[in-house]
Amino acid sequence: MGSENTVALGRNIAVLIGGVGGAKLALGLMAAAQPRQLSFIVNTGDDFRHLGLKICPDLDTLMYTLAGIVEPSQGWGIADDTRTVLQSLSQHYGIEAWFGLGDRDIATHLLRTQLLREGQSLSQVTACLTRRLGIEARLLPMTDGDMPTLVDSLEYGQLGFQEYFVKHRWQPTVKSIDYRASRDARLTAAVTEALYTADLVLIAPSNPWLSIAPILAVPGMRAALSRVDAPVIAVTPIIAGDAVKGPTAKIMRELGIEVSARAVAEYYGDTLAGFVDDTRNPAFELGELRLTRLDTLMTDLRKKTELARRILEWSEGWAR
Ligand code: FO1
Repeated sequence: MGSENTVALGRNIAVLIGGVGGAKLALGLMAAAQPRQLSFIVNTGDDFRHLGLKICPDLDTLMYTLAGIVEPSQGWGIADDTRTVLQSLSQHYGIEAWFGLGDRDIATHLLRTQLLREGQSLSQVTACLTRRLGIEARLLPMTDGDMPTLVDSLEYGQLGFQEYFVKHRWQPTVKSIDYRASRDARLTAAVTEALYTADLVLIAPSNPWLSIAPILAVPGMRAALSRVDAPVIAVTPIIAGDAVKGPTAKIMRELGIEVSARAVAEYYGDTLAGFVDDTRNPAFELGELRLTRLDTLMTDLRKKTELARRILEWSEGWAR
């Protein structure tokens, strides 16, 4: 890799991240920074048990993306995967599995479920899977405990995350979202260490309410963020008054929140030292918040890398 691609020599970067949108910036950061200095703190509120398997969609989306094996048309699952297992469930047993599990993807869930059953923590299992996939960055589950995100909908009452997101294609009207911290849900030592050794903390352009809020809700996370020396910078998930993909804008409307980058910056509150807005959004000011406006629409690898590089340049040398 040429030196021009390596802006952040030696800077430790921690990234709070979920879903498909966040994974795009993560890929850009892998090219713009040193992968060994990247720690991704990943949402696990989407996790669920299905057909006896422990499934961690946001960990898998990021893992597959950074390993270069994600299905590009979806942003999740493995490229060119098949669904013969689901077909067999349907044809032989009449089980209509609504969650689209690919055959190759099932290998990940089988191995993860097995290693967890042998007593490994989710963090240890994730380190094993990412190492075997040749990923040099660290993928850290936000917690090793269970902390499912539950959606209270007008039409169906309380829904598990994947029931809301996949089974009902995020069409139900959201009344509220609960981040159900179980007794064992707390920050891991690895997450705490990643935050305290960070020279920069980024909040990826993931869905604030579905993917970032669960991370902020982990007992101890907000306190840790308020104590870190590093500047915390969020990237807008709203471009030209809408989400690029997924229910972010729809949820904001349903929660009675203005669909704007400013509303996202307000949501993250004084945790933020900086906010990367998009050139397509109307300019705004918010207290002491440092703002920049970049092209955040990441349609290919060059744009993902360019955005990551510009964010690192902009934040170079900030004191907290
Ligand atoms: N998203 C869908 O919209 N439909 C699916 O059938 C689906 C299956 C699936 C299987 C494994 C996996 O890791 C993710 C999967 N996703 C699917 C995406 C997932 O629901 C979302 O990406 C996250 O939970 C929210 O970002």
